[in-house]
Amino acid sequence: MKEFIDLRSDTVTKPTPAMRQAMAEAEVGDDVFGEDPTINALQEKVARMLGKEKALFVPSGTMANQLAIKSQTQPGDEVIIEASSHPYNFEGGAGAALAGVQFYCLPGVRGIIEASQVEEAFRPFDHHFPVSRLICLENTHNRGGGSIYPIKNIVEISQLARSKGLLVHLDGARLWNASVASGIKPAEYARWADSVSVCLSKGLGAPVGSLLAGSAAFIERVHRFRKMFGGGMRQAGILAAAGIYALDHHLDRLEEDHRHAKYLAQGLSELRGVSLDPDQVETNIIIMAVAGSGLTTHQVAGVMKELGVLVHAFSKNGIRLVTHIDVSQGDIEKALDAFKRVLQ
Ligand code: TLP
Repeated sequence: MKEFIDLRSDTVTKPTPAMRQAMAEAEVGDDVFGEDPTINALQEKVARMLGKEKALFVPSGTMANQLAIKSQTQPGDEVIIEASSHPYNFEGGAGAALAGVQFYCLPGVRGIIEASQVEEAFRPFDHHFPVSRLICLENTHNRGGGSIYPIKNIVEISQLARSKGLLVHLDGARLWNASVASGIKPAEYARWADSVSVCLSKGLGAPVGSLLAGSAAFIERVHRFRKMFGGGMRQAGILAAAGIYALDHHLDRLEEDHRHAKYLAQGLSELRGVSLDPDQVETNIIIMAVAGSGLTTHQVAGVMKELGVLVHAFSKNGIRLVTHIDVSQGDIEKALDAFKRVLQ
């Protein structure tokens, strides 16, 4: 099989031999009975890292986000969210289907919103209105190009939320990237949110799994809905072991992915027809436009594939590139050379 340099997502990583070894050796039990020691250890570890009372292991980031929405709203409530966010756009309409909520979408700058926007979106009590209940933030922001949420915005939004009786959910699928890049601890980000989801199967390189963290009472509620959503797993300590391994060995190295993304962005920004500001590449995601090249994003992705590099043409205007543990500096050089051939 042809070996591609795969920059479509940081979800494409394969478990390393050492991670597989840790999985093979994991002690397991039936987690629906709460008897899987490796899952329990992972949950305790992540709760500690996020400064929350409890965390619950779930199969995916989508399930973690949707459990957070389901557990903190009633049908008919309104969730204030940024317009290009993951829970609103890329989770199959689950907020409407599973929690019966509607979304109030705010335009962000690279996915980031301001407290003043939330204040305007908040609905005072009136029986005509839906009840504003929950605010969702995303850090880093995927469609924002891996942008890091400024802690100032998070604090101001959280304080506003508390003053209005709103809850805050943080989609932290890539909170690890935000933390490594900014030097702000995951718990400091999490402190301003009632619930936080984090993923193990993105930059950290584990094959499966996410966690949702919050107060003990919140996790109790989430546990019931996890069962309802079909997310109760059995001897999944095999998966949790990969997560523990990833947190112990793959966290600090995210800095390398960020360096690779910056280097690639710098090179790409010098190519004719590319619109991209390398200064805006803060973590492992690059979003660029190629309209100036005279080629469509799909044409660029097609020729890049022929040259052995996979990229994600997600719209007429945007191509996304994501660096990760399975992409080396040499791969980045090769990808850049391929782009030069396509776009120069
Ligand atoms: N994002 C994936 C897929 O949606 C395409 C990707 O390749 O970036 N929150 C954020 C911010 C995410 O980026 C993702 C996944 C999720 C939640 C959902 O996680 P999963 O895929 O585990 O359900």
